[in-house]
Amino acid sequence: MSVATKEWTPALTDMETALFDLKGYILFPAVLSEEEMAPIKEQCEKYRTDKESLPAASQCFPGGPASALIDHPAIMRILHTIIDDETEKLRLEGAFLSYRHEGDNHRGWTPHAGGKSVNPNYSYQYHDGKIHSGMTRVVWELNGVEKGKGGTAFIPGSHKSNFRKRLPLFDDPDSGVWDTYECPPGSLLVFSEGVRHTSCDWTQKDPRMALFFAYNHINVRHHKPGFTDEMLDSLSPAHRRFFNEVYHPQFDGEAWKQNLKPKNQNGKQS
Ligand SMILES: O=C(O)CCC(=O)C(=O)O
Repeated sequence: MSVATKEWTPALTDMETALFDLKGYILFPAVLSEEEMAPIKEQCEKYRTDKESLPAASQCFPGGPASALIDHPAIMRILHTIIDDETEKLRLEGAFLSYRHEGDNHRGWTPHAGGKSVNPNYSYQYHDGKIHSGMTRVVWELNGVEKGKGGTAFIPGSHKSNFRKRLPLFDDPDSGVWDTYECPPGSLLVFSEGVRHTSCDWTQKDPRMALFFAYNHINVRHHKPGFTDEMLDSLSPAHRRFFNEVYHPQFDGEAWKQNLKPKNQNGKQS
């Protein structure tokens, strides 16, 4: 089931919240217009075919045109509902382009995660009327995806499964518990890293062009920092605040109070 809307409320609606909690993932079709996507798709094509021709900031995602996605209103309302309602407590800790042609079985069927976990990175908790999700994958599908032809597959609800160690019993793609999606270009897929999921062989004629962003709570980090200074320095202050170190920027003292740039993920103060 997907949710069709373009009127972005500041937080997820009750129904969207319940749906994400139930399944561990949610799809919003056709969020981006062709106009919004055009420069980002051009960046992705060049990144793949002639990366060096791009400005330094665009050679590292989510820099360049893709930076418009960092705090897109369609994603902020989700992050505020499931990670933290304060933007300063959100971090974008990883980003990559998944570009796959028909027949690409690069990672193929590799189910991972799932089940209740106390590891803060994969944690998915509900407490006092609120979701507290750890690492959260945001996938911008820039091309359309046909059902069962390579989009990410999930075991719905497995982020809350009590039988973590028994989930692999369902790993056969024909076990009957796997679900996937179809969507038009510009769709937004969001999932808790805690839900059991897998990449799939890409069997669709059109290539997959998807930008994967990993968001997390400011207090934890799963990925090794991999962003370039050129990319980080190119961002607007509003985008730059998603790349703070693993502490709350209030500990930057005067810099925080004066709204100066705190240290970036590479430890550089600019
Ligand atoms: O490639 C995909 O569709 C899924 C990628 C994945 O498994 C992940 O982001 O953890």
